[in-house]
Amino acid sequence: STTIMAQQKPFVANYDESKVGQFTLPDPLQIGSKQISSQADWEKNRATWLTLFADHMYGQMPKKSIKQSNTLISQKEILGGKAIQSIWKMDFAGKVQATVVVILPKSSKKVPVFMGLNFCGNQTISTDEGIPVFDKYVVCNNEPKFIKNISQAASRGDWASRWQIEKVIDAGFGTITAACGDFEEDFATGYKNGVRTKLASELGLKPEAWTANGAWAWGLSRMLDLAQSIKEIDGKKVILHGHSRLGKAALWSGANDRRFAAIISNESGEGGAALSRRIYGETIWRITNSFPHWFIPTYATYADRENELPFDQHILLSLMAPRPVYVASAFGDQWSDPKGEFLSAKEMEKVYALYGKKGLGNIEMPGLNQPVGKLIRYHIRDGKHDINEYDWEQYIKFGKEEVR
Ligand code: GTR
Repeated sequence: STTIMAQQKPFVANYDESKVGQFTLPDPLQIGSKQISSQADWEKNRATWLTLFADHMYGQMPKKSIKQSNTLISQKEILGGKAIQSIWKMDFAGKVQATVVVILPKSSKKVPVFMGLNFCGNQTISTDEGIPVFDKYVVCNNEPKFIKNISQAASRGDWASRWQIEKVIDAGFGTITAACGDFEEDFATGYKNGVRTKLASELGLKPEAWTANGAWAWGLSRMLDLAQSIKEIDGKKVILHGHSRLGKAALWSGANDRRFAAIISNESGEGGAALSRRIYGETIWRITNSFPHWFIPTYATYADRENELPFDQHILLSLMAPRPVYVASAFGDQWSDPKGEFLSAKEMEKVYALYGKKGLGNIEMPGLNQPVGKLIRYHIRDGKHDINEYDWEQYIKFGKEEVR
């Protein structure tokens, strides 16, 4: 659009600590004129923070519930009989459908699960031919696996490394995923074909009142509804995770929906776990110009005046309290500001202390591949922007220790 064109200027990311700038972070315990000093106080007032995030950044979340029906489409044994893979179709008011893959280890007890959205279709998580190839727009475009942003059968298993299904199953966890594009396709006008538009009257929200992040966060909550209806799953042990842009959505979802047992942010960066006040790597200016549909227009007005934001991302993380949270960075992903993610995680402890829980304390930014913390954990691994086997090994350990 012309407004965005008029704003174009060359963007040079800062990677120099001495140029990050000075800032004071808002205190999560200072809500308006009220100083929060107890758990009960925080519980009573935390919604004020959610409202600020909605009004200045991620947009509103629907307050109305909708008619959702879940249909089991197919079911089979996989991994040599170790697990059962089910394909579910969720239908919303007969107007929107989303396909969900549910893979559970065979077990006599209800199992805990990891849940997250995928970027380029369910078929990318494994080569199993029982998973339908996604047919909407995806951000992947490398031929012949994806042609003009549409998934081809050749993309089966393309991102299996990001899901580590067998490792997860062997550890006794299930895994649940859906393509983010079933809720909103990831481009500026993708909302026209997604839940924001198609369910506007049912959800009582105009499409412009919320965002792609909101649509994905809402989708995750509906997937949680499905998970809680499946008797083999322990619905109180659903661990939410997300990588990068889908990590931003996972954080927004976890802050709004307290039924998620734990939240994992994998390199969610700017607009996710990283502090916006730190001018390092991606900035508000850059992200709101590249991805206008992820945030409401108000957020773009904070570009170059980050200090005026009524919150910063450590408060989004604090809204997860008292649940376990894992924030992970990668050294090769300076764009998402690993240090800004660490500092943000470190600031959570004030709110956790109200619940008698510990945060990162006096732990300093660790070296590579040295996870720190317990209920609140952090690591920075070597390697590029990705979610890989190392990350999953840590998340499984975290899930076993803090959730199961
Ligand atoms: C980048 C974007 C990041 C992150 C990333 C991703 O282009 O600048 O904020 O979301 O995409 O999702 O991989």
